[in-house]
Amino acid sequence: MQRTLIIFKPDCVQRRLVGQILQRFETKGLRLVALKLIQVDRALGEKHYAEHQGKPFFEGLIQFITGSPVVVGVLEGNEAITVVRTLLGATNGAAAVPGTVRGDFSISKQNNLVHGSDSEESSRREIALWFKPEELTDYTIAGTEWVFGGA
Ligand code: IDP
Ligand code: MG
Repeated sequence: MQRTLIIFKPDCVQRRLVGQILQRFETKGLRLVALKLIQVDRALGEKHYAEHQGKPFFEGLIQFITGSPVVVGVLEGNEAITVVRTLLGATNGAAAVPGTVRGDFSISKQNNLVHGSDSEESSRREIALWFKPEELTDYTIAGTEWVFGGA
C-alpha cells in the first residue's frame, strides 16, 4: 500500500471542481488518509516547489499557489503514486489526453488543477511538509478486500 500527496490547486478550488475530481480518485479505489483546506504561504510554496527554483515559471507558480486557498490531502492504495499521476495526465493541460483530469478540465501549463507526488521519495517529503503526523488517520474501510484484493 502506497501513500501520495494531492493538492487541489487554487484554480481547482476557484472553479469548484474539487468534489468532482476527488470523486475520480475515490471511485478508482483510493482512500483518504487526510484532507484540509488551507491558505499556502510563500515559505510553504517555495519548499514544495523547491526543485523548480530558478526556472522562468517559478515566480508565477509561487504567486499562483499562494494566491487563493488549496485543498491538500493524502490518498492511499495500491500503487497510489502512479495511479494518481496517470489519472492526472500530462503537466500541460493543452496536451493532456482526454479522460485524464488535466485532459478533461485544463488547457494551461500552470493552471493544471491538481498536484500528485511523482515518486516514493517525493511523497514522503511532501506528506511530511504539508501534514503533522497526528493529522494522518489510520482506519479501516469495511469491504476493502473487494477493492484491493489480489494486488
Ligand atoms: P507536474 O505537476 O506534472 O509534476 P512539474 O514539471 O513538476 O509538473 O511542474 C510543477 C508545476 O509547475 C506544474 O504542475 C505546473 O503547475 C507548473 N508548471 C510546470 N511547467 C510550467 C511552465 O512551463 N509554465 C508555467 N507553469 C509550469
Ligand atoms: Mg512535478
